[in-house]
Amino acid sequence: MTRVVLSIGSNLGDRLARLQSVVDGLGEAVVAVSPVYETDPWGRVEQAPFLNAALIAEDPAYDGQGWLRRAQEFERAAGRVRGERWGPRTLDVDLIACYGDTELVVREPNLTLPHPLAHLRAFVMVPWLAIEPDARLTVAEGPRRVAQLLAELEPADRAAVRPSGLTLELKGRHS
Ligand code: PH2
Ligand code: MG
Ligand code: MG
Repeated sequence: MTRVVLSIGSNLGDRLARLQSVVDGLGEAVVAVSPVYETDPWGRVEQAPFLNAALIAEDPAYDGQGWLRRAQEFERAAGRVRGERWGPRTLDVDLIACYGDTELVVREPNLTLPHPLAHLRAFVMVPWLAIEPDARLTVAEGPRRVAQLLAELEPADRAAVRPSGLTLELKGRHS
């Protein structure tokens, strides 16, 4: 069984529908879905605001590379065109952390786990904490609480992530 934390984002077109396409595509594998946040662009500021959310999914059939392929399929299906780094995108699906019996550490040319920038990005940590308040992330110094990593960001970085009032739907689930 592997469990993955995904960060999903969109700032082009029907942003909410793009995020929903990932939840729908993962179907029964989805364990938790965060609220949707409106976020100021991080890294390259002269672009439209994003919608961001976090998901936790489980599937015994996938390792890190398997989840990455799945993520890229969702991006392709959303018409994602690979442009500039950190530029506008219809859909971005990033692997943040992946767990088998323990947290997977991956250093491969196309995949680094845990995500090397997650601890700097409020748009990743705020949604993740909403579904896993006790989340931990391994950074250079070792495992840290995500809540603590978030608290160490500049207040302006945290203020760039705001509840949108929008939600993603887990269709066909009994609650
Ligand atoms: N994704 C990026 C770069 N900047 N900023 C926000 N707010 N949300 C994102 O998802 C995002 C970003 C690169 O993937
Ligand atoms: Mg990204
Ligand atoms: Mg990406």
